Amino acid sequence: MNLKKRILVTSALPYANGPLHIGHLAGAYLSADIYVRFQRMMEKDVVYVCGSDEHGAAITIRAQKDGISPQEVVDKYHQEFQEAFDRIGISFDIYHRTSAPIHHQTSQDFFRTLNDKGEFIQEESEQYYDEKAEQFLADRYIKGICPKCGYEEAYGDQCENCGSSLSPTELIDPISTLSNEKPILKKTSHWYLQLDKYESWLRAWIETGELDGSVLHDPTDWKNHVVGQCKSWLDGGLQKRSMTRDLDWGVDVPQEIEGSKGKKLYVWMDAPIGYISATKQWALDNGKDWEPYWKDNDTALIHFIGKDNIVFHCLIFPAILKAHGEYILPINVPANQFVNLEGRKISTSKNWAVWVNEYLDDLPGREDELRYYMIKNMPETKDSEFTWKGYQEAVNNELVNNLANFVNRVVVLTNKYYEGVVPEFDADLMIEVPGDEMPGFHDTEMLTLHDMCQDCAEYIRKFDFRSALKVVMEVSSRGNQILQFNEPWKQIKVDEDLVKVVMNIGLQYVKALSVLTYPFMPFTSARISELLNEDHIDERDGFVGMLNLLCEDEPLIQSGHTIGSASHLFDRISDETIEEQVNKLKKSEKKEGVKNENHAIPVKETISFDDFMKLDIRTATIKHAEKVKKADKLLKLIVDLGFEERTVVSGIAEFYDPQELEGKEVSMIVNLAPRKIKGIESNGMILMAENQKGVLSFVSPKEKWENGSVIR
Ligand code: B3M
Ligand code: ZN
Repeated sequence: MNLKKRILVTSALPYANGPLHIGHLAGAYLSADIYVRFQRMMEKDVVYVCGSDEHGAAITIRAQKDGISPQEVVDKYHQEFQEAFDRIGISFDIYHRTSAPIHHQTSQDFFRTLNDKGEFIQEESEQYYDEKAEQFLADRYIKGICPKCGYEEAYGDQCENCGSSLSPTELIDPISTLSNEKPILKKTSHWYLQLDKYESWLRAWIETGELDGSVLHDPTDWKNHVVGQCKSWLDGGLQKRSMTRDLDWGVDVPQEIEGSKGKKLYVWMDAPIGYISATKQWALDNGKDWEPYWKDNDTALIHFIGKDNIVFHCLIFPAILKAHGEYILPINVPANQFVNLEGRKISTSKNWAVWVNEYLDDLPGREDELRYYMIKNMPETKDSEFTWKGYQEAVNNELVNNLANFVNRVVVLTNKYYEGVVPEFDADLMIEVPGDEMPGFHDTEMLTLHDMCQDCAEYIRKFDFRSALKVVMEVSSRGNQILQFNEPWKQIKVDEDLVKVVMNIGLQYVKALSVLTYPFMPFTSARISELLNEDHIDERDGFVGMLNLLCEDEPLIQSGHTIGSASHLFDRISDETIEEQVNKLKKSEKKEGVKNENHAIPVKETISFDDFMKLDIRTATIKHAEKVKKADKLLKLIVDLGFEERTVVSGIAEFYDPQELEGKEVSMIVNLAPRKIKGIESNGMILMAENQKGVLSFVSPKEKWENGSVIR
């Protein structure tokens, strides 16, 4: 358990190169938001910082694609992020940006300090340079064939097909995406952080939590997959890593340092320092001192991130902080894995995403429905899945049928029986309670509620937000069960005193839910408070206050208080709404081929005339076509070559119906080795032209050409 005096929470700074989507939310923002909202209600001194990451190739590539300047890109998306985070209720204490002057100064100061301390080595190396564009190429600007899997569109830093991390010089047939030319290797000099030098203390710190003789954290508190990823990097041996780049967008290497001209800080050097500059700006805005948050051992620093950022937050940034000398290290990095959407990876470039701003435009007032479903499915230890159907079920079966139903029943009945006044009750009367053969008293039931609240708190402290949310829903279920077991609607005619006990407990439960929902569903928390005609729960001590009252057997809501009138907390989601969203997703998806939008596909390597002569290409006519079972894209074709008939399996089912193909004249490679596809032997290949959008069309001879004619 974290007993530190203050807590500094960070969420990964999102690249300001596209709007906020549900993958972002699930990765680094909802989890942190739950945590800070809870800690604030526990009266902790907690500060939550974030901001836009406005440097790096992610930004300049976007600018190039959209034909606008990098500054215009970051201005646009920074504002969009701010708006989306605000609308969905992520409660940053500051949302900053790395283009701010205070950030440039802070990261330059860091660089200077490390340089003065001799933590860098300056080295010359050969790097890819685009002669036409007259610039060195960032890893992301180089494409080529992946040496591991043969994928043709691998980037200089990573192959998105097989997931391998690469370096640009490993790519086969590299191409500059700026000019589509082959880049040359050219000498350049950079500053390298000697990660190998830090390997042994990093390993000890990751594995045991120990650093310089003191234990800073308990490694069993860290998630397995986080520790696992760090260990596998450490086992692979850390290598020096360049902390500068030849770019014209980013933070300048401090001018007074020799050789700094034209050099910028590596984006992964400056971005995490963005957490520090954001804290500085927050302190300036609020008349506080930023330093204890970063330099005092009594601060718990916690980084919330997605799994692709683990190595930067657990190895590289800690190395930078320690090399500087004055800074604390994180006590935990509770990284999440990824959330997929309808069975596929979320992708900004393919427009396969649910965008937060669009969601809120389409489904206004449903902030918490999204938060609930995302938290319920948070990819805490493994990848998870967002489906619109799953979203609908969670809303209708859980939020409407359980939570909204319970709260509504209590509010309606209180208004009906007591004109909205919380009833006094006889503490010696017993009522039926779930999970126990014996009836219970009001005060024993309050203890049960106390324990459930404690459980919820404990799960949040352990970053197990799914379990914590489950407890919240169990509180609501139990409240519902108490009503069900004691049937106040029947008892009101038989035993009015018993009904008072039941309804009072119901109201205590509803009040508890206004507090418990606050970290997860803040909009709902506020609505419950309104239904109870109570102030919104206190951000600073709501949870502590509740636990104290429950411990001392004091009511959470006082007898004699008049509540508000009933209205529904959640409405059902209709099938049509879900269909609309699914259709929207499918329609707006960009097909793979569009990736090359403005670029010609590079010409393949030169072949000899003899190579060409080896191909036997003929004209032919399709006689018959049918779908291949269990294969959406394939058609089985019987093709007439004049001298013989062949069976060919072709991947064109998306573009042609079998009926329209009979009689179609085509060209075909006839001497290709036979291949078995879905159990059918395919003897040849029909030639197709594929355009930039990935649409296929036949390469056909003039109509009524003799079958079997040679094409050359
Ligand atoms: N912008 C990468 C990302 O958005 C990067 C995170 C920076 S955290 C300091 O995944
Ligand atoms: Zn690959």
